[in-house]
Amino acid sequence: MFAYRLPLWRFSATCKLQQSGHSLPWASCQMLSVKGINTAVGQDQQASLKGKQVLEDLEMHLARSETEALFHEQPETGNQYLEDTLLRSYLKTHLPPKVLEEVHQDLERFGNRLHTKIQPLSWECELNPPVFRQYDAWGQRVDHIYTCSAWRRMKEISAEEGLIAEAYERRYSNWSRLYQAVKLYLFSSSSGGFSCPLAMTDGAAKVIESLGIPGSLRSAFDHLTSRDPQKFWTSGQWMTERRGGSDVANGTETVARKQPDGSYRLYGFKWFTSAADSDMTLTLARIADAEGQCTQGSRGLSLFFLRVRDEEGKLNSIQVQRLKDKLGTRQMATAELWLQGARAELISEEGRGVAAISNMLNITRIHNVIGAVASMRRMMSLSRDYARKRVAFGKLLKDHPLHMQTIARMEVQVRGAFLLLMEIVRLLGLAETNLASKQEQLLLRLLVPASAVAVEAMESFGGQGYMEDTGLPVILRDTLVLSIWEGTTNILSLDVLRSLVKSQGQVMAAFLSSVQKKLELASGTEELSPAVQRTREAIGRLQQSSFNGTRCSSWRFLYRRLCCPEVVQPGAVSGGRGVSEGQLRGWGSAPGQRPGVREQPALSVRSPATDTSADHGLPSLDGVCFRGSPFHRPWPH
Ligand code: MFK
Repeated sequence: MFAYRLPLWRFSATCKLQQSGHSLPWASCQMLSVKGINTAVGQDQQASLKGKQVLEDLEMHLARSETEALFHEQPETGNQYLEDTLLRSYLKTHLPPKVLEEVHQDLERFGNRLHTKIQPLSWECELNPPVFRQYDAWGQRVDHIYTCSAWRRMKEISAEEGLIAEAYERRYSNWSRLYQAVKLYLFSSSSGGFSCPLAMTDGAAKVIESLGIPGSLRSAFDHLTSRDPQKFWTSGQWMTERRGGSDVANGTETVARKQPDGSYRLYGFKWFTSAADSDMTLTLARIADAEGQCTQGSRGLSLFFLRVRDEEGKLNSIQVQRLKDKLGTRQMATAELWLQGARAELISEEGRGVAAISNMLNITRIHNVIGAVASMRRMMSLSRDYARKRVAFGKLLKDHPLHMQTIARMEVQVRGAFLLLMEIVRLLGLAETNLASKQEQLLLRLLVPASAVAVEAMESFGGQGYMEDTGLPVILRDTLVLSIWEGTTNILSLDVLRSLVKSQGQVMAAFLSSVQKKLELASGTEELSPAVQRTREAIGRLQQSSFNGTRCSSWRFLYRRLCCPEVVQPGAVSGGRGVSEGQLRGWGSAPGQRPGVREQPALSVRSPATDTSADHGLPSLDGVCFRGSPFHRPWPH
C-alpha cells in the first residue's frame, strides 16, 4: 500500500520550529551564546569546561530532535478507491457483475495512479498558479496566460482516463455516467483544480449532444469527448458579466452581430470566465437586429459556440483584461475578457439561450456536488487517520469519546452526501439512455438543485489544519467556491421551486413516493427503526406543510417571483389565505415588464377549503395548483 503524505508537512514543521525559536537546537544555540560561546579571548579553564558541557547538552538535544522533530504525526491516505469502503460496497450492490469486474480493476489502477503520480502534480498546480503577461518586451499586446506543466499534464491525464469520454461512449449503458462520476469523485481532490474545466467541458458536451450534435459542432463534440491527449479540448462557460452571474436574464450585455456568411461577431465584457485557457466556450449574447436593437430579458438571449484561439494560437478577437485574484482555485486562470468581435456560431434557437444552456448548468451543478463530496471524503480520511496517530491528553484522539462523536457525525454526513450524489448520477445515467421512468426523470430534476463538513474536519487537525503548507487549507478554500459557482444556494432553491412549478408539483410527488419506498425497505431492518421513524416524521411534516399554508406561503411568493407575475390571474385568488392583488403587485413586476419569460405556467391560488388535490392526483402544494405547458426537452425542466 502506498502512503500519500500531504505536501511539505515534514519540511514545514521543521522550518516552523526553527523559525519560531521553539526547537531545541535553536534554543540551545541561544543558550550557547549567553553562556559565552562567542566570548573570544581570555576565557579561563572553567569557562571552557562550561562550554564543553553546553556542547554535550546540545548534542543530546540534537539527538532528541531527530526522533522528536515532529510532535504531530502526519495524516496519510493511500489508494482512495481501495480505502473507500462505502464507495466499493455501493458499486458492488448496484453494478451488474460484468461491469463491476471491469470497473473495479480500472478504479484500483486509477486509485494508485492518483496517489503516486497525480497527487504530486496537484500540489505543483497549487504552487505554480497561472501567470498573465499582457505585453511583450516591445510593447506589443500579447495577452498570454502561462499555465504550469503540471496543469497541462492534468489535461492529458483527463483525456487518457476518459474523464469526459466515459459518459458519452456509454459502453456500460446507463452505468457509464455513474462510472464517470466515480472517477471524477476520486480525481477531484487530486486534480489541482482541473475538475473545474472538466465540469464545463462535460456541460458543453451535454449541450451539444442535447442539440443532436449538429454537423457544425461534430468536430467540437469529438474533441471534448476524446481520449487522445493531443486531440482533447476543454470548454469554458462564459455567463457572468458585470451585472453579476445569477440574474443572467438582466445581466447579459454582450451583443451578437450577424455577418454576411451567417456567423456572428460578439461584443461584450465577460467578467468571470473560469479556466480561460480553454479551447472553446459556450456563451450567451443578445442578437442585434438591423437597427442595432436587442430584446432585453431572458427572451433576448441566445447561445453561441466559439473557439478561443485560432489554429495559430491567436485569440479570437478577445482581449484579456486581467486574471482574478481569488480566495481559492488559484491553480486555475480565471479572467476578465473583452469580446471585441469574437467570431461565434449561434447554436440555440434565437431567444432560447437560457433554456439551451440549462443543460450545461445542470451538469456543472452535479460536478459541484462531486467536488463537495470528494473534499468531504478527503478531509474525513485524513481526520480519521490523524485520530489514530495524534496523542493529546495522554491518549490517542480516537480514544477520546467526544472527538470520536464528532468524527462519527461528520462521517454520517459524508455518507449521506455520497449516497445522494450516487443517486443523482444513477438517475442521470438512466435518463441519458432513455431508461428512466417519468418518475425518475422528475426526481432527477428535483435532486440536482436540491443537493459540507470541510470546516469542522479542519478543526480535527488543530492548528496544523490552519497551516498553508500542510495542504489542508487549500481543500477548504477550493471547496468554498462550490456554493457560489453554478448558482448560489438561493438560486438553487429557486430552481427547486421552478421544478415544482413546471412539473405542476409532480417532482414533489415523485420525491415523496421514492422516499416512502425506501422507508418500506428500511423498515424491515430492526437497527434502522429509529432512523426510519424520524424520516417518517420529517416526511409527514413535509406533507402537512402542503396543507397548512404557513411554510408554503413563501413558496407561493417565490413562484410569483420566478413564474412571471403577469400570468397570475388576480381573480383566481380567493380565500383568506390567498394573496391580495396588492401583494401581487408589490412582489412582482407589472404585466409585460418581464418579456424574457414565455409560455410560463399559469398559476392560480385557491383557498384550502376548496382545494381538492385529487383533481390533479398529487399532493396539494399549499393550495396552489397549476395549469402549465409540459416540457419537451431532453433535460426534464
Ligand atoms: C468542481 C466543480 C467545478 C464547477 C465549475 C463550474 C464553473 C462555472 C463558471 C460559471 O459559469 S459561473 C456562472 C454560474 N451562473 C449560473 O449558474 C446562473 C445562475 N442563475 C440561474 O440559474 C437562473 O435561475 C437562470 C439564469 C436560469 C434564470 O434565468 P431566467 O431566464 O430568468 O429563467 P427562466 O425564465 O425561469 O427559465 C428560462 C428557461 O430555462 C425555462 O424554460 P422554458 O422557456 O422552456 O419555460 C426554464 O425552465 C429553463 N431552465 C432554467 N433553469 C433550468 C431550466 N431547465 C432545466 N434545468 C434548469 N436548471
